[in-house]
Amino acid sequence: KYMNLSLLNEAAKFLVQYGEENGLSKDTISDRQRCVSKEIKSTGTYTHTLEEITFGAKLAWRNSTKCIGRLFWETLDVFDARHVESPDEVAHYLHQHIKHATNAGKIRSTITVFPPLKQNEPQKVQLWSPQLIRYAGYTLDNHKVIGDPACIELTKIAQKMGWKGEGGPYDLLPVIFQWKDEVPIMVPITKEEILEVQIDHPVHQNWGPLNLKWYAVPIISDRYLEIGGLRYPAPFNGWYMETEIAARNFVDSYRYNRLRDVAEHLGLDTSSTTTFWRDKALVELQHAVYASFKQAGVQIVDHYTAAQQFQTFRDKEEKQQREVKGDWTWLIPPVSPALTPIFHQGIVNEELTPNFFKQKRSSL
Ligand code: HEM
Ligand code: NRG
Repeated sequence: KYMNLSLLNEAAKFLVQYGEENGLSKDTISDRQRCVSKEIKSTGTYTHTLEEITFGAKLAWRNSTKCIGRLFWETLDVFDARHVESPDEVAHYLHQHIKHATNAGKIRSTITVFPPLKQNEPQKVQLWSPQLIRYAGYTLDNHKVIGDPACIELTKIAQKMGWKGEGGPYDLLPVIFQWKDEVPIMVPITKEEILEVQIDHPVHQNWGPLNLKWYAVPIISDRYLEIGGLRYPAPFNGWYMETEIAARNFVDSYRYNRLRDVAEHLGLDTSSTTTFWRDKALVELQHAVYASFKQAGVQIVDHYTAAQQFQTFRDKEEKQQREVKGDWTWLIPPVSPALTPIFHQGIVNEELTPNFFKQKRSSL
């Protein structure tokens, strides 16, 4: 009964926010609240309208404290997959999400909403993959890793389920998800449906031998979308900021760890950190990733423009009397943070709902 009380509370709070921000009358709001209360009291849960989940998903984005891309929170395409009744239907929606979001490089911010969790019922859809598109990571006998070390565990699970990768650095992993309490299922992701960008440098060309490439669309799939006390598994995507790929995925020592290779390719003196070879190589890598995406016609934002857009978002929200919450440690870009205004400003770190929350199973 305690759970129901908090659900009633959360539902009521959301319906008020939904109503007020969408200009509904007090009467319309309280009618809807009464209707939802009745449904919760008789069934233990309630059903959002399509308008409510659409707006709720946008609010979840607007409230994402770690996201620098929130200026565009009102532009989010929502696929309603709450009615799926089989693993095949789930697979269909995953492929559709990839296709719609990719849009030949003109990336569309998209979210697909799967059935909500219900008390005393097995969860219909549980995505194990942290993103819909991921590269495999293989541990060799000499403890070296081929591919993405962040995906070693997911790769092992796929292999146990019978998946065989080619053993290369950019093998596309299948999406792994669980339907109800059945054994996990793999959805193969094919090269044909994935847009990728080969990285070259616009000035110091011939980066071919470095063999750097990345996929176009980051589709986060290990979060719940929480709206009005209900939790939906809901993969979502926007587009990349260049630092995510060029300062972290390629560079972190526990990821592809390629900074020294880049520096050597550029002919930098790597004999001492005080030649600043790492900083120099890092900047060229930002330039290469950004320019390669642009050249390929794939949407990407640089960290200066993104920081500027975030300022515009803050200004717009302030005009609406809403204080923007944020996690400073995530909002500052990992390259030249102090060259962006975000670095020099305080921001209150507080989680509002609707929002995206980590799943219990988040170790992948
Ligand atoms: C995090 C940029 C769209 C929700 C981030 C991060 C960046 C970013 C740079 C930090 C990631 C990291 O350091 O690993 C952008 C850009 C977008 C965009 C450029 C372009 C439209 C979206 C959308 C949503 C969203 C559409 C949800 C509807 C989030 C969330 C996080 C995040 C929840 C935190 C992720 C985590 O905890 O790992 N975003 N984002 N973003 N973004 Fe966005
Ligand atoms: N850093 C991760 C992706 C995290 C989310 N970033 C976004 N989200 N841009 C990576 O794969 O590098 N988004 O929804 O656009």
